[in-house]
Amino acid sequence: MTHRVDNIEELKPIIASNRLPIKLERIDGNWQILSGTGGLVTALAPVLRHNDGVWVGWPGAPVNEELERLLHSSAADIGYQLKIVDLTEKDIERFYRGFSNEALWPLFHDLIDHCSFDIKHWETYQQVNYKFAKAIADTASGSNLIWVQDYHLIMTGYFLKEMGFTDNTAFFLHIPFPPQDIFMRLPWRQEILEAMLCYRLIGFQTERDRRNFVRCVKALLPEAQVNQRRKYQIIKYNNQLSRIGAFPISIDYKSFNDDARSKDVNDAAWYFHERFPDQKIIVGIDRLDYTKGIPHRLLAFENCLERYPELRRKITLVEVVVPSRTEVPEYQMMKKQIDEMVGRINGRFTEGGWVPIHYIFGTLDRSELLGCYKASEIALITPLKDGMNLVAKEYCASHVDDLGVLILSEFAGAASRLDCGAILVNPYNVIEVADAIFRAYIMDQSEQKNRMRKMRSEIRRNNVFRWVEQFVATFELGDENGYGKADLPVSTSTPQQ
Ligand code: GDG
Repeated sequence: MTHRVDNIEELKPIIASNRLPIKLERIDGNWQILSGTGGLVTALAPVLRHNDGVWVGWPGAPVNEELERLLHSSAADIGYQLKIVDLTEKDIERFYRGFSNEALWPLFHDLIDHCSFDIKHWETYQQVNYKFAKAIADTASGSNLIWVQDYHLIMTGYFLKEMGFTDNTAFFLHIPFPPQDIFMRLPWRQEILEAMLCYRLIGFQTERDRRNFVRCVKALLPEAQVNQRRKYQIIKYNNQLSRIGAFPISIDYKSFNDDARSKDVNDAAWYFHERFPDQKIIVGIDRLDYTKGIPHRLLAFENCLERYPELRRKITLVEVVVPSRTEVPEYQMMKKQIDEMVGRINGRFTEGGWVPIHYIFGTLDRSELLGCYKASEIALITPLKDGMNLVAKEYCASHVDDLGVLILSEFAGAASRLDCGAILVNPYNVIEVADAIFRAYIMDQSEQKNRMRKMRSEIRRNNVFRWVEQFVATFELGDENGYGKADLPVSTSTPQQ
């Protein structure tokens, strides 16, 4: 079913996320604003630009007058307003590094061994979420669509509800929602679930995540009433109705498809091919993170070279690792582990000028990124778990010749839609991934085209703009679907103007 949302302008969206969609850099002592990278920015920036919206978030540096002025004046260039939430060092340590990234991030990716639960972090998480709610309330009226993003800001819904915003709040979780037996470990599991149910619409990446959430609600909040509709559920809890749906996020397909034909991208792709003559290039691109399964992937590549010696000198793995959270000791150790593995595998197999792994620890500019996608005959995307994984979709969108093979982890949200053409693998199974590399290497062009066309057509149809349309259309569904203002409890306080 195609949803058309003609009045998203009237909803004047307010997006809130932990980080504003910008990158700040000090150049010659002055702040410069650069546009940010990452899945969230890639997905939402075009939406606000087209709909005159406001983005609320932390700018990534201590706020002072100079920065405030610069952010204010950059609105025209960026195409929408930025509203700053100022965070202290303690906030960043306990809310961001602590609760968000040492408790929720690993827990929600099922990696319980990486979790650390600390009451001080939890307290600061709530205080910072209150700050966000306050900043939103200062900007919003009852008619804005307040759309809160991701795991850093789950409690913001709870505080917004306390401030009187009951029927215009929505939440989207970009990371997975874990199964019940994993979620149950969280000391503040009840509070987190109750806060999520303060939002009128709660969006997950996949049906799997939505099912996990509903099971947790049933187990931990037995008084919640869960009603099944055709495509979503409605939960009534604590005098509030919430609609729960799966909305797989996507990319701006057209921009990748168009840019992939540009001269800059073709030059960049040519450059990659020139560096690895007579090779099939396998690309892996990830942020430095233990969820991305980079060591497992390197072992699988090694296993492939070991068991399929005919591929030696014929394939090169271009592994791009984008620096992330580099101040955290666990991430520094991960980087060291990857460096050592690359060194060991290259030491073991390098021969006659051929080096099996070309390792880039850094960020590519957009033309290089698309050039790298385009030049690569195979993409090896094997996270241990991932909310969606936009790189998988970008790789396909950049393959304008319909060639290329996507090897994709079955635990990436992207697998729920790209199973039509990808080779799905269990990233923990080194031998299965190694076999998939071999299968991709020998795959003939007609099979590649058949698979790639299906994936490209899926991404073209279900692009990021449709994602927004579907999310907003579901937010707006009226009484005929058993949910509407008439069903909602009357708010006792007036939203702040
Ligand atoms: C979260 C969830 C979910 C990467 N390297 C370079 C570069 N990138 C860009 C890619 C892509 C983005 O970063 C990464 O997107 P992901 O989806 O892989 O992941 P997260 O940032 O972890 O985001 C994730 C996402 O939210 C959206 O909901 O899919 O599961 O964890 O867009 O292009 N961009 C440039 N150079 C690089 O080297 N320019």
